Amino acid sequence: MYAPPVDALAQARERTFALVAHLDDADLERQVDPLMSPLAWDLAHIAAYEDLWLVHRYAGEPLLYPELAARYDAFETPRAVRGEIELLDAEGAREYLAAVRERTLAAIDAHGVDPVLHEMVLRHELQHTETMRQAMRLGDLLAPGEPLLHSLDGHGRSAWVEIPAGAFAMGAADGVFSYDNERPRHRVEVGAFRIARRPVTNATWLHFTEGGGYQRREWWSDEGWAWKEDYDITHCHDAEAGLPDVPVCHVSWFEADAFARSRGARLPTEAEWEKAATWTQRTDPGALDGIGQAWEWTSSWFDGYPGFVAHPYREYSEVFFGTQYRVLRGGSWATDPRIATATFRNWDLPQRRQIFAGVRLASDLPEES
Ligand code: AVJ
Ligand code: FE
Repeated sequence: MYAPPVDALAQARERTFALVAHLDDADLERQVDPLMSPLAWDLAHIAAYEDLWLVHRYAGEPLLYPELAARYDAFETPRAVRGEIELLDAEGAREYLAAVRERTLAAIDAHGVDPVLHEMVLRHELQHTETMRQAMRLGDLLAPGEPLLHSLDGHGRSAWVEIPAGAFAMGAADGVFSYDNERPRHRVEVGAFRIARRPVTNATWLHFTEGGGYQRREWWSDEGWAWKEDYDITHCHDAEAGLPDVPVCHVSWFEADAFARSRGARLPTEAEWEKAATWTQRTDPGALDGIGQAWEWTSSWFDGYPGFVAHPYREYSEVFFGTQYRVLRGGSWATDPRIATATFRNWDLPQRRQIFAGVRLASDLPEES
């Protein structure tokens, strides 16, 4: 079942280069937004990560550029300063990628492929192409044809999908690659609930805005209201600029939460989301429209499942656990299908709007008598 990802590594690399092929080196080297890295940082970081895991740690070779390791380590060099320190220029980053890839292929010739490490490095590159697209959108640098959001057509079907009460197996199955935060698979009891068949569209978001969505205190959490006031958030620019029937994208968790309350609904928990996705995959594939266009905020904090063990990349998940980050599910137009599985967990801070995130509502079902 597991295909060694040598071809997939090559294909991902082609796509990484294709993603930025229309850009000048100057656009790759500047920091378009303090939230994001210069694109050349992402490129060199992809190379540094591959060298660390597939050449140094897996094959036992010294790092290619030990002096660059800290600059391209996400923790030692946070995003905010990546525009200020001396970095490889775009050409240097491309050469770094090529030189590391030669070492990776030599290491594979010598030692074969590790089903966890090689897949992890492949997915790291795929995830960074989404991060790069976030930066590209902020800098108005996306390629023609992107963002690739589609109009929804749910006509003639009920607005809600009812999910019956019952336990389900949450998390990734054994025997397929998964991130540590998706393990271990465990049983979760979920009460009956309903989940919206379609994500919230731009047109519906506009109704919210025009109906006083950003002014009605009662719809907002305390933290959300403070954020909205501090930053003078009065609308969602992308909702107003986009086509009416496409899923809303670039709303924060705070806005998603307020929107849900304005509708007398709520965000799904991530257990509800995963149960709905896996249950409908079996009973009625296609029951949930528009999954994979915009990440869907859930009401859950990002935390470890019972019995969580950090492995093998300790800084991937565990350092973000707690009550700071909210979980998103499903994937966006910019997420590679290899990443966007029904058990994949994404996370971000509740005020963030640069990610490709929208909303799918949930609500309780009346108790059966
Ligand atoms: C899973 C998207 C939250 O960007 O922080 C990339 C992915 N981790 N390099 C992030 C990641 C390390 C991660 N997210
Ligand atoms: Fe990374």
